[in-house]
Amino acid sequence: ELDVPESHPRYQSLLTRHRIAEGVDRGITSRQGLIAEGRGEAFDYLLGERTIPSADDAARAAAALLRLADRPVISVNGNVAALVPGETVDLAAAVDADVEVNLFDRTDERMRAIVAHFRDHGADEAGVAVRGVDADARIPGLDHERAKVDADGIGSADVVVVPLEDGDRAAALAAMGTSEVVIDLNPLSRSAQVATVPIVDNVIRAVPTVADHARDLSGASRAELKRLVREFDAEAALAAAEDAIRSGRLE
Ligand code: PTJ
Repeated sequence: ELDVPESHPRYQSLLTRHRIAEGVDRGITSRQGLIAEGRGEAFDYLLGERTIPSADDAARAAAALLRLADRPVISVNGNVAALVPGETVDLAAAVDADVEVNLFDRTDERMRAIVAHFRDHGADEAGVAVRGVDADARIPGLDHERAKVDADGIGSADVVVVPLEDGDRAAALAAMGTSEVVIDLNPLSRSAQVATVPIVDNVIRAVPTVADHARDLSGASRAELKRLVREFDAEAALAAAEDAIRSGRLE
């Protein structure tokens, strides 16, 4: 798909840009999504474009939280759809979650294109429901399009994975008592700050990492899963990410 050798030092970053640009061309990703990607890349550069140890710990706690959940949902937008469609389906299958399309810039065309994109990436075969089109419930206290959710999806979920988004929906979900796993490269972002489990990592790395931990924990007892969630310290994880950025050990 990308005409650059894998040995190129910036291969991952070029592949990411290529996927986002292609997402825009296909009507999946919004033009604002290009800007969000640029902001994310800047933080990823400062983190050394790697999964820092505290992010891996957070991914394990997130996997435990998802395994304990009765109604987990993975919320997806145009950037996530472009970057990690197959990996998101794989995570959903691993933890028995639904996928729900939830857009800031919501149009019927984009909703349809993104739902079809997840089907093309194996959602039906994996037994993963792709929700979001019904939009028959609202998140209280939000006055934009992201308030529109499915009553059977995010509307009644106990754990929601929110990769890469603006902060006010994350805060409104927290106010509803929904537990949240937030994946965001910016440890200072409002969504990361309100998350039950913030994972400061690129969605490209974090989504497969959470799925790996979930599979690894498939034999764990509920007591063990609860211990992992209880012992996870969100504030310490955010502080560790900020430290990694400030110490700036760049290769
Ligand atoms: O598809 P839509 O219409 O729902 O729109 C989605 C975007 C992303 C455009 C919208 O939610 C938005 O404008 O988001 P923001 O406010 O730009 O926030 C995006 C956050 O995600 C920033 O904190 C970035 O640092 C972070 N981010 C960007 N790319 C990645 C990322 N985090 C993890 N992985 C990435 N690849």
